[in-house]
Amino acid sequence: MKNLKLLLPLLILTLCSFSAREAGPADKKATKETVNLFRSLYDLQNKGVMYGHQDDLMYGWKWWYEKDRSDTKDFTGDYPAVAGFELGHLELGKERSLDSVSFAQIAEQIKIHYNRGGIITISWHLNNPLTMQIRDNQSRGQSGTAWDVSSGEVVASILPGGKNHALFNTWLERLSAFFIGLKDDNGTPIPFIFRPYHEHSGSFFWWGTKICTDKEYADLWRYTVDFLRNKKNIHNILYAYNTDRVTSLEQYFSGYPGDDIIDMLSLDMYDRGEQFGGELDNALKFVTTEAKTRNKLTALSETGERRGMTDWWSTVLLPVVSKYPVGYVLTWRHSYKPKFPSMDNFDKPFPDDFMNFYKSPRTLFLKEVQEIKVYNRK
Ligand code: BMA
Repeated sequence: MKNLKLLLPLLILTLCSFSAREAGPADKKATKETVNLFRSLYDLQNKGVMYGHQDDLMYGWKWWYEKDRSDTKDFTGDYPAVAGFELGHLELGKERSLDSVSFAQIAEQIKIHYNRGGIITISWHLNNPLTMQIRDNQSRGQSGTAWDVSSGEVVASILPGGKNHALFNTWLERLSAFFIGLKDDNGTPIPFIFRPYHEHSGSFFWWGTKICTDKEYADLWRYTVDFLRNKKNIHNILYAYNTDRVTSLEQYFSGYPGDDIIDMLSLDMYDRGEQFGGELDNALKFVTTEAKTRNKLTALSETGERRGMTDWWSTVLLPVVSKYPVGYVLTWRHSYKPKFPSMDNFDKPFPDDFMNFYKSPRTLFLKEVQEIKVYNRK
């Protein structure tokens, strides 16, 4: 009995380290570099929170596609650890995205960031495959775009048996072709985080919670992953499940496609008022706790200041994300005509307070991540 008492803590410790060692991609055929990336991200979550920036390598506050340029680097001297890219309109066979960014240049920058040892995440604001075929719909300005929520039939229409299923397959073919092209100079597929059908808990995209059923949403995810993973043999993707603001774990998981599909539990939440800090704290607490139980990665995959505060980074965002094992925090693109400018940054890409975030020992930018060699662990 006494021996058992002594052995029990040891047993628990062994089991814990066993489960930590076991953490890995949902894809059992994931490439070595992808497994390494997963495990590195898993470990990094306890070291600090990485900074990510959407389209950071493509354009910025006052420039468009300049060699090696980045707003984050211009301002802090270092690149973001996580570089975000967007593939909306790739499905249409276009050469440029919905934000006018060249897909060839996106592929180029993905390779460059990978070679630097940075992390890549990809989003996809794909058009509405049903309403884009109808000229006279109810959706006005959003007509046929990802934001067109005028029909509740769309998800069902692209699943097997639906009238747009064949069209959707051609979109997935184009997506696959782009993904298959992401290789380094040795022909090694470049691992990346893919976050399609994002912000499901909201109802502002055609895959949103009120636009389709939870079952249709989960089926859409499962069909997509099956297509890429099994039909196309693509094994260098970590899949990020994502919601907009949520207040409970139950709400977070409605529509969840399953642990065999998903690698990362991520959340998007923008600051739209004083309640933000508390709401974010609450959501990150249950998402990160659940991620630990399921051996999944975590991220605050979109956030941003929208109140005009000058000290938001250090007084609102940093204190909350520092409390939890959040893999990365990503802020959205610096478009030429920003929809949500903050008060003090008209002549600079970031407010001065961003430096406090950068200097915090809790935050990780590219140089700190480069040291770890996320794709080449022993
Ligand atoms: C949105 C906005 C849009 C953009 C889209 C995809 O949140 O920034 O202007 O087209 O992301 O990048």
